[in-house]
Amino acid sequence: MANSPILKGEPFSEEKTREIAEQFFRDGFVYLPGVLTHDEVTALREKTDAFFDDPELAERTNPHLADVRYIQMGSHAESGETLPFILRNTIELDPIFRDMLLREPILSLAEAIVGENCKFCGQNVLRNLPGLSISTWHVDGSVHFPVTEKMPRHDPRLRMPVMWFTVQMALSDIDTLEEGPTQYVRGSHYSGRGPNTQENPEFEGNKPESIFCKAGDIYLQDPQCWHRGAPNLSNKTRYIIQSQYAAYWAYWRFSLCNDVPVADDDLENSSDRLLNLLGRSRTTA
Ligand SMILES: O=C(O)CCC(=O)C(=O)O
Repeated sequence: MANSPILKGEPFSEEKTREIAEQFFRDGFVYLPGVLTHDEVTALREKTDAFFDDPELAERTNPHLADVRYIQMGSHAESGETLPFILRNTIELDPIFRDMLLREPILSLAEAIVGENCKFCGQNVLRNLPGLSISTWHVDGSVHFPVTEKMPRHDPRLRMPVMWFTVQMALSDIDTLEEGPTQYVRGSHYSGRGPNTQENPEFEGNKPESIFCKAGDIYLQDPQCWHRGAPNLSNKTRYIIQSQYAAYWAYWRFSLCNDVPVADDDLENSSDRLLNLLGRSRTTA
């Protein structure tokens, strides 16, 4: 990291780290102003724009990755025009992105939330050109701990388990609703359900809250807390870098355990069912 534009940074005090983690467990998100410097933000944005401008990268895919593309396209909310939207597999592209994973106080917060020896599980840059956003209310993936119809919610005395989570880092100012802030419904990770409606979802009286922020601010997101990016109705481009960290046990169980190097040749005569079960695709000669 010696010549990196990304600083090493400093962890918060143990007490502050613990308080932030407690707030995260209770609310499902936490906003922390003023973490990245102006120079870091500028370097990350410039690098992001350079990759979005690279015609070779726009075409590149890798079938062995969870996200096979490096540049994911999105549809303009009104015109339907297809536009470049999400830069994926960033850590392969440049050390600046790898350095962001170690940046303090981010890594120590990740350890306070998902546990020591936590593992990388994703990084993207959202570049919301005007008209682009992930504006559907959702939880990431599926509801991990669904309740039955008869249960109103999870018991508030429980701390909902966090297998992985996202650190959202603003690389541009997001000052107004028109600029498409991230929105959360506080406490909704305790609902045991997906968002109750797409029109102003509500959980026990908690309504959508917008994260208005400046470039360099960060916020922590439980993927089970109802959230979305509000539509970008402005003429400004919005930039958010997302780093994702997982609990060590989840990495061990879901990444290491299924990574047994059975040679492709040995699987040549296997059924589609076995290949699918192993997460392997049939290699063509
Ligand atoms: O644009 C945003 O801030 C929301 C991103 C989001 O919903 C997601 O990454 O799951």
